[in-house]
Amino acid sequence: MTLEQYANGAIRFDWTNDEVASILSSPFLPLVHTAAQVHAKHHDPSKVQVCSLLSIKTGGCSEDCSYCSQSVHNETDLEVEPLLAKEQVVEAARRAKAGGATRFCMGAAWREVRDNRAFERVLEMVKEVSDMDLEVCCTLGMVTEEQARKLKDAGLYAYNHNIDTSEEFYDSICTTRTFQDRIETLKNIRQAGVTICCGGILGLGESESDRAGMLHQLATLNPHPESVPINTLVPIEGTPLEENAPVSSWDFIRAIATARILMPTSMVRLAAGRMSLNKEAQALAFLAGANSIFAGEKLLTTANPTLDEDAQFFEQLGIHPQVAYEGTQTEPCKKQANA
Ligand code: SAM
Ligand code: DTB
Ligand code: SF4
Repeated sequence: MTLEQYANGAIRFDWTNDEVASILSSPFLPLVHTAAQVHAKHHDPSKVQVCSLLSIKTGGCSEDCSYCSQSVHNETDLEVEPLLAKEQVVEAARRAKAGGATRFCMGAAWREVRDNRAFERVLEMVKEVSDMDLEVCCTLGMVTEEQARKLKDAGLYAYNHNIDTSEEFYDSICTTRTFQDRIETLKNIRQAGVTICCGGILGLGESESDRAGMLHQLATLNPHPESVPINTLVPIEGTPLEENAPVSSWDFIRAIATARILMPTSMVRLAAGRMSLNKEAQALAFLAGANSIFAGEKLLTTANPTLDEDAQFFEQLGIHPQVAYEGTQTEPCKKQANA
């Protein structure tokens, strides 16, 4: 079996674990080359989606995710901040849009959404931001189908909920929920007709086979997640993973290329960890099929390249920011309603 057989960019949901492991471990340049071919079949390689991220409720989370600055189980020096006012969020979205972002993602350090005033406020935020013609995404922890429907009715385009790692390794990184809980939420989001943003993290101490397992899980979801963020661990002082060995750029690019081959039409996002990747490695990641980034100097609680730095970088590479909804598989509910 050679990589060539995958270059046609066929969309499949029946990938085997062995196939995924073999793609992930194939020689570097043929892997990047195949991924680039798949990428060009389904996307314009000169376009990259620019997403902006805002933490709307920071810290104090009851989950024990071992990588996270926001868990009450970790002794980090993060300042806890209650849910922002709607006006603060709308203002941040306005700035993100002016800076060239077409997707705006709001993150809350919640275990799950509860049916309370805070959720009502988030629904109002979603409504206002979607009226600004930005793709709105939320990441608020676990949701029921009914809550996902309310978000959809408010104009939500995407919901981010990562599986983070393989099913086998999951309970080594989080014990306060199960891998199956994540899958349940993903089903609820899908049922409500909201697009799915789901990916994972490299550098948690997982094995090569866990990385393949995670990518296999994502690629056998039917339909594939419309958006797949690949994060590398941003080590946070005070977390159990603070001393983890950094992920090599080679491994990161391999994961990107494999995600691109397995999920040809999805947006593959270079998510957390860009601060520790040099520009050459990021350029290779774009070549290997990444077509989305988080832009702006902050992710949720950690640093990210600035808008100016990325604008210069885009120019250097000859790539351009994509306009909202372009290249995504599903037309947003709002656009359909207006059609
Ligand atoms: N509380 C919600 C949840 O867990 O789904 C939403 C916010 S959570 C911070 C979103 C995602 O960010 C996590 O699933 C994880 O993949 C990623 N993440 C969090 N901390 C990270 C870190 N230190 N390095 C890399 N990725 C991280
Ligand atoms: C995702 O996969 N990565 C983003 C977004 N989805 C919500 C979050 C990255 C967080 C990195 C650590 C921090 O800034 O706290
Ligand atoms: Fe809470 Fe999400 Fe951080 Fe886990 S990753 S501790 S659920 S904010």
